Amino acid sequence: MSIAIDIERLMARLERLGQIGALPGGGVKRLALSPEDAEGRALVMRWMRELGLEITTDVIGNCWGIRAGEEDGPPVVMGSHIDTVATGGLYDGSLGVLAGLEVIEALNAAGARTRRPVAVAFFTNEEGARFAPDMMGSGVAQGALPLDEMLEVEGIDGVRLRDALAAIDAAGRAPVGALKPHSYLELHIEQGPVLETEELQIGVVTGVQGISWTEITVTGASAHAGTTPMALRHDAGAVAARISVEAQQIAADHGPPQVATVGRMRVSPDLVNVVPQEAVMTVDLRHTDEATLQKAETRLWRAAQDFARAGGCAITRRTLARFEPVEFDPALVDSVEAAAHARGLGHRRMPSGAGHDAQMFAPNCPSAMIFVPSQDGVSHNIHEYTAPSDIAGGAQVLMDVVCQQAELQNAPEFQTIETGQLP
Ligand code: HGY
Ligand code: MN
Ligand code: MN
Repeated sequence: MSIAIDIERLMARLERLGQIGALPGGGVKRLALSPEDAEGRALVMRWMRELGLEITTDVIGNCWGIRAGEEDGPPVVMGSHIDTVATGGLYDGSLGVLAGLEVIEALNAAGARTRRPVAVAFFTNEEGARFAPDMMGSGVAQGALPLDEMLEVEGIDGVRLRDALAAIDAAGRAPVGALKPHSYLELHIEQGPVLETEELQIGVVTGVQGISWTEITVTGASAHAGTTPMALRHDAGAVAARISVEAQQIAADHGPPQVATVGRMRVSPDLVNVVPQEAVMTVDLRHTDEATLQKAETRLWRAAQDFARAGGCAITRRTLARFEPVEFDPALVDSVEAAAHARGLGHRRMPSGAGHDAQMFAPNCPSAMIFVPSQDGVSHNIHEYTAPSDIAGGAQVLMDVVCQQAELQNAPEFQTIETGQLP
């Protein structure tokens, strides 16, 4: 037996949080540690207080609320993020945090007692869009990223992370490592096309693919676009363009799941009649296999150096993020699969193409994720959408696995929902 989640209550919270940073044409922009992020944090913390949770914030602004269990000890943690990219949607990250609040509210409403504490958390700067790398807050909290180095990271707007934290007063007193879960569960939208294509409701996530983010700077020489013969140019823009084409070629040659993205490319002086003297670009490479990801990185950098040499330009690179593939806890993954099956939800095992906070917990405690479908496989796009019926299924599976992990103690007052039924 388990407890029914209330999908209307969850959808109302998603809509309410989605009003913060809402974009005129739809979608959401709540970049990490922006004023919009601050407003979102304040709202979620208010909801945590209203649920009677014991709230803690750590030195990089990660925040979690704990519902007491019959016994003290490490909590079963449900987490994700509330920062978004600039073309964000209502669900990426927010769903995992607000579904965690819903699970706790449903436990409260049913007068449920669990042996272990249960917690809901949001982590600072999961997206890495303003401050690289991504999964920064959870990475620091779990010992994968050094706090001091992360505090000095300069954002794409020239602001240091430590100053952005201070600007919205987001840092707390709890030290790195203060959150030690018994287990970690994250509900998240798939952000890809697989579940919808196969008409399934639940992704039983087996792990996260490797991530490689590099910033490349090409330095040439500005020159007159009309008078300078092609052979005499040091065109940084042309070299960057060739690197971008090579990234696409690597993805084509390796085939799926290899992906390659040049998300940022800036040339200067960025004028119509001046040969670019500098080009700064980012390359995002990902693969489920570490050796193949390394091959892609090596091939890209070798080609980039060749293009720069041929173009009479200098070239440097800087790693923005580098995470090897991660496998989730087999037993917890089995529990997610069993819960989806028990609910009669179509499900399949699959790796995650996107990075998630869960991957930072995986080395330290049993961790797993639950995916729900993304309409048209779209995310990091203002048209991101997941149907309420799919959200309900995912949140109920989250509830069921949390009840199992936290060891529900009592039955009578339950708003019970038999397995095989859906909220
Ligand atoms: O880039 C990612 O995979 C995530 O959205 N941070
Ligand atoms: Mn996310
Ligand atoms: Mn994202």
